[in-house]
Amino acid sequence: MQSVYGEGAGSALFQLLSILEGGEPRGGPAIWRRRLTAWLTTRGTAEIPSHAWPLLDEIWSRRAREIPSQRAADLPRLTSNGRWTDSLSLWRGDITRLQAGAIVNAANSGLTGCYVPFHACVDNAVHTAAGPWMRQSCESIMAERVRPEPVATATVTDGFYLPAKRVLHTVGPIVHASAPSHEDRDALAGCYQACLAAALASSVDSVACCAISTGVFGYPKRAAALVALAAIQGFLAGSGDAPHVILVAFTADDEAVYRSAIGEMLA
Ligand code: AR6
Repeated sequence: MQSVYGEGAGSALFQLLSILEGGEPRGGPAIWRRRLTAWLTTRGTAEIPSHAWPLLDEIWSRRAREIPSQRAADLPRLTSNGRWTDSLSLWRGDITRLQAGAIVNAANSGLTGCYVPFHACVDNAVHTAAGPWMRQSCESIMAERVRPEPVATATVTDGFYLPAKRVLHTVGPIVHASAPSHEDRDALAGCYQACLAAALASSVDSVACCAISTGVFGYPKRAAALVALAAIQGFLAGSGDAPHVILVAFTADDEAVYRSAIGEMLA
């Protein structure tokens, strides 16, 4: 079976790297895949020659067909007793594999993705899985805004080759102190509120939220979970036609934090 990016000389991957690097790539498909990811991560899309785009399309469409995804609609709800948690699911996994109406991306103020190759942030995962069309879309949005993106807004783009239809890009607060301030808490709540409002305005049936600010930006996970849940509760309790909300925990520890925070809120 062919790998997700195609095998061998003459493959779309080989041709694409030859164009981008200006010579026949050495090594094999595994190295070429890493080089392609690094090349795209570190550059703006204006550097991609026009004849490279059809090859990118071929590679990403094959990849999207081959990588399994989880249907958000199939996820169990936390409760079924008329509470706000009837519209809430908790799922552990990679948010880029979720077939949802929208997913939330924890972005930076540049809003065009992370430029550090293989950095383990959700921004990198989302842009890599969506393909360079997402950076291109964010670049044109930011070219019009002519300013860094402030915290607690939501910018909607297509999902491109993600299983999700839309992506809600938001910039969370950076927590420098050992404990978040009131401003940090308000800013984090504002991120969830902005994303949930954008999901409602986009008429999506489901929205999956990653744990905004709890990685590189340093927000303590339990405190962040309580803020996220309070914002989601306010949203679900306040709008009758609210979409299904999925809290995405990336690790088993993150899932345990959410379960305990939910237990505390429902007690
Ligand atoms: N799926 C779901 N959750 C994930 C995934 C994934 N694929 N990958 C990471 N997480 P972070 P931040 C979780 O650092 O703190 C970027 O470089 C992760 O375990 O991605 O808001 C941006 O460009 C953590 O709990 O976002 C910004 O510069 C959570 O996602 C900066 O990081 C958020 O971690 C934003 O920092």
